[in-house]
Amino acid sequence: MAHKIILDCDPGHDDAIAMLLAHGNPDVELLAVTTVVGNQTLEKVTRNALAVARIANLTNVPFAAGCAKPLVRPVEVAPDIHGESGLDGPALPEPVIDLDPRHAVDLIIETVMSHEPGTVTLVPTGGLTNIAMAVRKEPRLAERVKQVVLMGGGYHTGNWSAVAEFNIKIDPEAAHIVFNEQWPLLMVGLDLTHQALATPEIVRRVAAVETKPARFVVELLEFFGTMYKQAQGFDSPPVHDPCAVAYVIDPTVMTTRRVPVDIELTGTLTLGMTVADFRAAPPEDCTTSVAVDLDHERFWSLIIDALERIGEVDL
Ligand code: PIR
Ligand code: CA
Repeated sequence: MAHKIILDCDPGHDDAIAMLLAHGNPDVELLAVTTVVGNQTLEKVTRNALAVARIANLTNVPFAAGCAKPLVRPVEVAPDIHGESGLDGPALPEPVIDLDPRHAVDLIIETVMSHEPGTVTLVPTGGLTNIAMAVRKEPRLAERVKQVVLMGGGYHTGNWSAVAEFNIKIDPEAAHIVFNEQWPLLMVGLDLTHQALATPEIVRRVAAVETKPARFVVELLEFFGTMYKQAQGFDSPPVHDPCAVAYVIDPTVMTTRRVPVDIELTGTLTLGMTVADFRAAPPEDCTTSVAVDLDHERFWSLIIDALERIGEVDL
């Protein structure tokens, strides 16, 4: 049976690739795509999500816009990595599908509650504002979802401060809510995603698919690569968000470790840090895990297979 997922995202170059992976993989049933402020304003990331839907011929899935601001903090966006549009690089087509009229928080709640208990996986790849709001509005979500597999955090490194990752740092209060709920949660953090590098060899393999969606991915990776080189000195860019989707498709694509993780809310140097306690065996009631090692070859094969399945698209 296909894995039912809701992708809550802020596209974003790597979010766009996560969408394509979810859409093109035969073992994923994409129930909804929801957007949240993050890499750019809500308006921009929502427009980007709809543009990616057109590029991938992704129809019949509801798209809804969510929160335009974090719970407590002012909006912080990431133009140094994603550009002014949030998806700079490739030309973006005008969207053809309409947004769902519901707020993303309501779409998430209604989608989870209308499916069998334990069947829907939440895959957040942006800040956690929508997810926190959803579980506060409908507390039964915590026992109803199968699991939360999120891209965010890092137990050894940060990218938005020395110790905090962007998706957690932009809305640490939301992250605190999400990490402290009793649902099984896997943190696919920078420790893992910094292994998902789009090397020149990978970019050539994507280009060899020779379709418009593949060309779009190549252009995303080229822009992302240039920005990552400038901003953080990477030779090849880490493609974070599809790692979370890849785990849902095939958990053996990475190793994980069950460990308590909590979110720092008061540190002056450590705000938004995902603090993982590796000292001893996890307590029995520990619901959090972290991703550790990635099988790079199998990860990229999943993405290339998804692009081959999406095939050529009329634009
Ligand atoms: C990536 C992101 C934000 C800032 C930087 N510097 C790099 C976005 C990605 O979309 C991903 O979800 C996460 N946030 C990685 O930190
Ligand atoms: Ca993202």
